[in-house]
Amino acid sequence: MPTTPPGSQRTTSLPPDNDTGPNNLQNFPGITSARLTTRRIGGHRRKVTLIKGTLNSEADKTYNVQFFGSPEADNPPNTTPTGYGEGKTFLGQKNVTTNTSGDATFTFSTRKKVPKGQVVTATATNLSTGDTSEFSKACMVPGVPCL
Ligand SMILES: [Ca+2]
Ligand SMILES: [Ca+2]
Repeated sequence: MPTTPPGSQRTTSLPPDNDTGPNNLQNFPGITSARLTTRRIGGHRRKVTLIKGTLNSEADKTYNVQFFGSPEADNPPNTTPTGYGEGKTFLGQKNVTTNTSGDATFTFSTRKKVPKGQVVTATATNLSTGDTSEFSKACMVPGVPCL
């Protein structure tokens, strides 16, 4: 079992997501990579931030995954950096649907740039219940792979 800081519910972000508690202990997503690249948008090549990740939660449900950029991961004073969070700048969102095993993968790109050395995080919200997860582990740009 991973060690858990006081007050954290991170060990409850494990499959299957049938645990209950505040927000039904909604699992947070895992970000597997985050990098700057170019994409063809409307006939033009544009620089984008490309984020890939996974979510394990309840089976056959739709989740709204929100993405955030931050200068650094959560680093509260006088404690060990957690490596999770934060969510300083909202980058965008997308809905993902889990399969019968509760798994989903996602790819998200945005023209909002997250500079090299900064981090991206994500949250997941169960659209059926409105339960929102804690912030995911932070993934530094360019981080391939992060998990
Ligand atoms: Ca959970
Ligand atoms: Ca749960």
